[in-house]
Amino acid sequence: MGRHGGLRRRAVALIPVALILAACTQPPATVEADRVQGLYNVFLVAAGGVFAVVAGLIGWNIVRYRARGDDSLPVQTNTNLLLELIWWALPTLLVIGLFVASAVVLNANDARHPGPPLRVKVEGFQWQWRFTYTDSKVQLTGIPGSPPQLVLPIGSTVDFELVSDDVIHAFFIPAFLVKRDAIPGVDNHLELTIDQPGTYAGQCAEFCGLLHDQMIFSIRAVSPSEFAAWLASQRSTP
Ligand SMILES: [Cu+2]
Repeated sequence: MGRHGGLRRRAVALIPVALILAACTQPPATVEADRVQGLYNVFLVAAGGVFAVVAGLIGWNIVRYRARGDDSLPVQTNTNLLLELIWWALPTLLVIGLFVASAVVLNANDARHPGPPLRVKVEGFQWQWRFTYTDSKVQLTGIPGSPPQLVLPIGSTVDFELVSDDVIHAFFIPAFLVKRDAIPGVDNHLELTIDQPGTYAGQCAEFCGLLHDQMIFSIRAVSPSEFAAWLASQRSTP
């Protein structure tokens, strides 16, 4: 096999890891998703560090203190104040740090912008979605088998008002790294700023009955001028 064979084997072994990581997250398409992706990366690095330290210490102990033919026990000790302080303090600081980073991202993403430029009412019902552009009254209603496509401008904040006509549904767009419930009687909001043009798949993410799987939709993010033209064309067609 030789040196190159070994390298190649190691590279091939990394392919499943890369595939799993790629499948977990799509490239983030909103300002808010960028923050969430940054948070994921912080957690990944922290988890990688913990894994390296734990696996390293276990491995070192296994090799260093392996049985060497005599049956005598190693030196028995109890209480090492310094070690105990370290393994109490490090995880505590790590958890506090991750908590603070999560709170900062959640607060930033949940902050309501004063006077958002575009409001869209998202109405979940068994079994599709109805989107209403609040200010222009343009309405898109999906039916099972014929999902609606919501057109939105990039670069401006969109305020989604999430409501439900019957049972709990969940508004989920994987590329936006966000999911929020539409609950009967509850006025839920979600604010997003899309920064990448493209078409993004969405779906209901709360099992809501027989045709739950038909509750799909898409979001097409376009430039502000394209959006204005699209909205005007929708307004002129009754
Ligand atoms: Cu649903």
